[in-house]
Amino acid sequence: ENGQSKSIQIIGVPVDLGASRRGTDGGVSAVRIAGLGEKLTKMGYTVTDEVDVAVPSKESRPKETTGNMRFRSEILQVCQDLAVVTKEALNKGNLPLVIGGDHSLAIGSISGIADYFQEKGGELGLVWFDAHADMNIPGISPSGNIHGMPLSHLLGYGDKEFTGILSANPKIKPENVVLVGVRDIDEKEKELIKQSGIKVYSMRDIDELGMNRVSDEILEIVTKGTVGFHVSFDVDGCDPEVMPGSGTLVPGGVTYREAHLLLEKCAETGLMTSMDLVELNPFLDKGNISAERAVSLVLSAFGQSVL
Ligand code: B3U
Ligand code: MN
Ligand code: MN
Repeated sequence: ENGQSKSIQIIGVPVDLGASRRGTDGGVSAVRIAGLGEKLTKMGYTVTDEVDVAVPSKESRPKETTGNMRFRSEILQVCQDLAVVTKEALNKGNLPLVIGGDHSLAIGSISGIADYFQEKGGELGLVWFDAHADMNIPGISPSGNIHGMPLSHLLGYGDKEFTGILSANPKIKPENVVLVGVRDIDEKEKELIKQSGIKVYSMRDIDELGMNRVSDEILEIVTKGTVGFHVSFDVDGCDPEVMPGSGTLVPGGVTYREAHLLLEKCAETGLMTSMDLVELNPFLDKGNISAERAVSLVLSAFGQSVL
């Protein structure tokens, strides 16, 4: 048992415009088919009416194969809409559980959540679980893919319309953020990470310290001086053997057991305000195994334990 809201709103955001590969839009269905809502209900949660944010398909839009920020206007609209939806969920006493979709959506989901708490004078902590740092900005990003840019924008770097969703100020302070599972960072991204001062737990740190200690340190950071924390869970933080169904696999990732432990410990704090589950691509999956495992991980974040 923990102090989290007992009412959850599942929010589907079928976006793949932020990635090179098609298919993360299908992640929303894959997770629903794996039984997310029913399983949370069985755990005793109230799952309120699910909502989806509308996203245009790539084929319905003019081609954008190059550029600093591919599909900028479409993704900006999605993020602006999503921010309103996550903020509204909190206003109604529901815990937002956002299912993607590629990681570009986190600019929207977290802007809405952070803005809700900022209006009350509170700061939001953030656990960013990912193989990548997602700290690119337009001009330094080698791909122009917005799913490689959400964390930087939440910290206030980059495109002013994305950093300015709902309010002009940065949504997250660097001292309240932790990146974990990282093992693939671009050269210029490294400089921005150092400049920002955010705490990073790489795979080496997990190997040396163990996930138990890393989890404790992470939770200490994201709960200190905050109202609670959001978990932005990119499935590619896990090892490709665990999560084959994702578009930018990087070997040497977090094991299934380590990921469960981190999320169980998140649940134990009772301070998780909200969560994103992103980057599932069912068209690259083996059956629906990645979505099934991802649902099991989400249940851990919501307090499921063996006994
Ligand atoms: N850092 C690279 C690769 C990448 C980031 N996020 C994902 N891939 N999934 C980029 O394109 O920004
Ligand atoms: Mn990511
Ligand atoms: Mn990633």
